[in-house]
Amino acid sequence: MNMDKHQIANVLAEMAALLDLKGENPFKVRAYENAARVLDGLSQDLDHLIARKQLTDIKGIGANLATHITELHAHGTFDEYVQLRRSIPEGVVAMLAIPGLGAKKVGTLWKKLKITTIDELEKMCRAGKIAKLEGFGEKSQEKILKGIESVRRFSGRHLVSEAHVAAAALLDAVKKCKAVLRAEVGGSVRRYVETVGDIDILVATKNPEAVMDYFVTLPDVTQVVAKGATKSSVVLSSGINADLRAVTEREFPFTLHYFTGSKAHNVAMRSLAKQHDMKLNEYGLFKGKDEKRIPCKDEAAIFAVFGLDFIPPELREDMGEMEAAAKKSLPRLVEQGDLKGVLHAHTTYSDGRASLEEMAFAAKKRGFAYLGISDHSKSAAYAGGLSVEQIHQQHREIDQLNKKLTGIRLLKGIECDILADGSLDYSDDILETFDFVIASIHSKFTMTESEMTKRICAAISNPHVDILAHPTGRLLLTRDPYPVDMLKVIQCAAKQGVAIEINSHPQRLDLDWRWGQQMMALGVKTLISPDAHSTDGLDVVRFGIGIARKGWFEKEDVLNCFGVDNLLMHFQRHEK
Ligand code: DGT
Ligand code: CA
Ligand code: CA
Ligand code: ZN
Repeated sequence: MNMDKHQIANVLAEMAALLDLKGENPFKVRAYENAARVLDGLSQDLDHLIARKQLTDIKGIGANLATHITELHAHGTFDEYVQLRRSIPEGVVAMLAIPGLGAKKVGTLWKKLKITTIDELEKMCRAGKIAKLEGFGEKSQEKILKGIESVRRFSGRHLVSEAHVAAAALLDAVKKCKAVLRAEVGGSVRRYVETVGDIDILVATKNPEAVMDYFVTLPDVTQVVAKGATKSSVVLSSGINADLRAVTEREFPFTLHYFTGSKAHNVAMRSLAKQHDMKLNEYGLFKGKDEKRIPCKDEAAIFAVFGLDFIPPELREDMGEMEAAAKKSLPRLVEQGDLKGVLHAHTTYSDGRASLEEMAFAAKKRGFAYLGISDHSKSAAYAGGLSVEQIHQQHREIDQLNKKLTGIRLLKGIECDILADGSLDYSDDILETFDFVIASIHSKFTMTESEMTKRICAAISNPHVDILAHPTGRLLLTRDPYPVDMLKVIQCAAKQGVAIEINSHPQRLDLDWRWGQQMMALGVKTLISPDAHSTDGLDVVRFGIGIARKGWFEKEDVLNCFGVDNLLMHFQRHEK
């Protein structure tokens, strides 16, 4: 199996954690950590570097690591990794996923208390035995219990970004089966929900048996959970489950609609059918007492029977889409091609991995006309936040680059920390020097809902703040949002003319799309931001697009669909 640089980086990072867990030489641990980071942010083409044996030219990659990377690239594994994995029980490795429990502590639990599963760890916590262990204590024991609970709650779900890649590859493979006439992805993946339970594939065929035989023997399948005449379930190498259902061509549009869901949307559709004296299910649409079949060649035809416009899958959540489709007032959802530029990108000035110039080129290459730079502010010491002097220096460099570069314009911004009391990290005379100011929270997450809401509203009431970033601070499947009254924040943003970003990082996808309609009703704009920390980091906007569409956003509501002049005018007007 061929691995790309991010997959390789993941293995190297895991390697670092496993070595750390075993108590190996810290320099070796750090070397793997470093290499993982370097690969993640690599701007050169990895295939080329490997083909030309130039990996060791990269700072932080020695001969040994170069060999490992080359092997991972070609075979998806390497000896030392396999041996290391073998030397540690599965359950101990699984403990690494518990938030707040680092590799060293997992190592201690394993060696000192012989704990080899999460269940055992939970028992020991409940018996108060972890608190007594040196270096742990009551607080740490409580944190571990909370962590275990969250691992359990999140297990079995996957990020939509990962599910999308897996589903697209699976669909391609399924379509290659000769017996397959039509195939589509349905379920939460098609609806672009931020986390996904499993992948649903729907197939039209005359020969379901042949499709089932083909499906369960695909190379990416690691386990067959069930194989039936028209339905099978498997586990893919990514650990994601996939269901496949095979029906006739006549049934296919109904099956696709039904298994796209959501359940709530299906319930609404079925009750609409009832009002028309019809019955709608996964096999068809039937009229009257004698259940006369009403043929539909595709989903649009099904909606049309009820006088509805075609409802894009992202909107099928029973959140007003039926009414809008009946009134012909569905939104024209924003598309990737509508983006004129992006804001919210980090550089080597703070914790980004690429220089201003590299980021500018990368943005231009992706067809953007502008790139808004927003490094961290001075309180974000962990992320190399900028001193006032560094801000001046960056602004001079941006001015020079803008004179030199064609086809791309850099904008001067900052991601300014919101301090605990709701004040900002720089004085107003500094904030004034930026084209735009992003405010966000990176510290002091444990506050009550009303304190947190007050803190955010205070910050965005500063007239220099143009954008609120990742408004809930959540990390999908790892960290819950901090408690905050989003409705109040949106109302405050409306009053102040502040936009709320959709952070496109696959683990954030924060704004929650469920607030989209509310925001537009109050006239609050959004932005689809990459929060890029490397050149590749710009590509995640495609996930943000999915979420924006799910939130009903049209291009008029998305600030980075504006041309640069309109955008700057918008920010200037807002400041006044
Ligand atoms: P997931 O997999 O948990 O991320 O979410 P979905 O939406 O993909 O759910 P899944 O895979 O269980 O089922 C796919 C779709 O099939 C679901 O969105 C709606 C439809 N469906 C499944 N079970 C039912 C049901 O009991 N009633 C109705 N009305 N629809 C159902
Ligand atoms: Ca599903
Ligand atoms: Ca399913
Ligand atoms: Zn950021």
